[in-house]
Amino acid sequence: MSGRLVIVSNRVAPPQEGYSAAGGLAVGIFDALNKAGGLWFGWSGEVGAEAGAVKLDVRGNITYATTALSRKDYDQYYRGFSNATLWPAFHYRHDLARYDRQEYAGYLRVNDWLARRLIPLLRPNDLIWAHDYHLIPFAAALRNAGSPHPMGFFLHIPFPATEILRTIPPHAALIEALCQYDVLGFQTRTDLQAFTDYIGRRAPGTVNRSGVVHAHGRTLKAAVYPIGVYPEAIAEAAQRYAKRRPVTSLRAYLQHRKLIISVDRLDYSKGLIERFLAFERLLQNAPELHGNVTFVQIAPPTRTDVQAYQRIRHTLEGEAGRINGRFAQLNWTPIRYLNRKYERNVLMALFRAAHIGYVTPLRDGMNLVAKEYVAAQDPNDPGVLVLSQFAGAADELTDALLVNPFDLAQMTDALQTALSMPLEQRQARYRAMMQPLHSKNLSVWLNSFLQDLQRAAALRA
Ligand code: GDG
Repeated sequence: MSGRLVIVSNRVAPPQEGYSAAGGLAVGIFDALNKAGGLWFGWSGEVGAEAGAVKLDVRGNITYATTALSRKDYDQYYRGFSNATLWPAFHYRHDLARYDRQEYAGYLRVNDWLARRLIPLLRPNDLIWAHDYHLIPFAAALRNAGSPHPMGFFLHIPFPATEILRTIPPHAALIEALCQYDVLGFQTRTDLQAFTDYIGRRAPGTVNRSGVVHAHGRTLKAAVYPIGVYPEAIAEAAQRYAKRRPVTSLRAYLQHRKLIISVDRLDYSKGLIERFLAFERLLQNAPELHGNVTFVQIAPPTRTDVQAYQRIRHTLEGEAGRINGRFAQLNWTPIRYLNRKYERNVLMALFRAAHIGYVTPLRDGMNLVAKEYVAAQDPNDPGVLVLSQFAGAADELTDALLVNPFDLAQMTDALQTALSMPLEQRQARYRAMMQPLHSKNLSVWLNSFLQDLQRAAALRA
């Protein structure tokens, strides 16, 4: 790659956490930076007094440049506009979104502030790649601060339909700022289509068939780059960790029982309540399953200081308790609900041990868990993926049992079908799903985005 890669993301994965603890995205970014050499810039995760100084940490080929946020910046930029306005609205939950002018001002201010901190670290040939909804105005901020660099942006979450986007009061300014990037990446064609509609109807501007956008006096490229995983590494980790402690003790408990597994950040977009209720219906409809199936939901809490997250946690605790109280036996707990994190490789081994991957978000940019679940399976005896049609991953994993998470009866039917699916059908579905996992793996995502960013750089030169 010509030019150094500079990744900008809200959170920088701390180098000491190492490769194996990181989530799929962090692993991918780490790989790209490690190969080509580069800089990773963003928030350190710390809030408080020392906000302001940029800390540099050089590890091998990667320089980590991080900064703390002041309490006010954290409240307005992160907890406020990013996670209480943009996140819910972009996930079609504008009923949960609030808008506060001061928080929006804080969001813009922090983007400016971060941009000014990055400027002294930049070299003339750098390529800048910003990630996700926290950084929509970051290119505009960098350009105002004098940066002539090519800049790309990847949106990890869905891009909402125009009428939903319009519920965010500064939608026009946000989209104008987005057009300051040179390359815009979306997870699915639906997201790109929503962006195209907005540009055509509201910007005003045009997006042609090759994704060339003319809007706000700028020419840029918008395209679909579905994020992937490294399926071989996942399969290998799933096998290697099968004999480790939490996996073996779960297997010992299961014995003949079938395992349904879900792993999500504890977030209202992930459809956990609907999923619990569909599982309850399964137990209600099929008494022969009592004692014979266990549903493990791993849900590490996130954004615990945002009110909507406190509410969903409370509701889920109530539902898990109620359903278990209704069906449990002395030697069987139907739902094992765990509000904690596990090591990544342990998760992959748990996926392999599970008969069903139960992945039913109400809305999701991609959903890497769906891909990880499939990649972790034993090809000779694979489990079945029950997948929401509203996860970006459903575009590629068409051989999953696709469900509408708002239709509880359909989800219950899918669980029942999955539990009794014959081996040949499971194998055929597994093989079909592995094809896109290989052909659109994480390096394809990285390389195709970076190639387009380099083309944009050549055009700017
Ligand atoms: C955003 C978009 C898009 C989960 N629990 C633990 C753990 N995880 C890992 C999973 C997976 C990752 O975190 C979660 O990725 P998802 O894609 O499922 O969801 P988001 O966090 O919402 O991510 C999403 C993604 O960005 C990438 O573009 O797919 O749509 O919302 O890798 O395995 N990892 C460890 N312990 C846990 O307990 N180590």
